[in-house]
Amino acid sequence: MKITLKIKGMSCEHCKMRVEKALSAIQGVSKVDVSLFWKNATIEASSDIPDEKLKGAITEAGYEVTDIKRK
Ligand SMILES: [Cu+2]
Repeated sequence: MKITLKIKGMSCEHCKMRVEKALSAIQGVSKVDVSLFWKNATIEASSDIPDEKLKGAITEAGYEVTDIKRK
């Protein structure tokens, strides 16, 4: 499934890399695509990942999730 996260606080390539790393480390995540322009991240996951887990990973990296969409 595809999950799109709106992320607050990313401003440069370094932020992008931190977010990519944090999301890639979550079990079940196979693909991570972070956009600095759109301030979001789209991930491909083998099964659903709870909001808490996604938010936790991003918070730990120093950013904030403001919205999560699944499809
Ligand atoms: Cu940065």
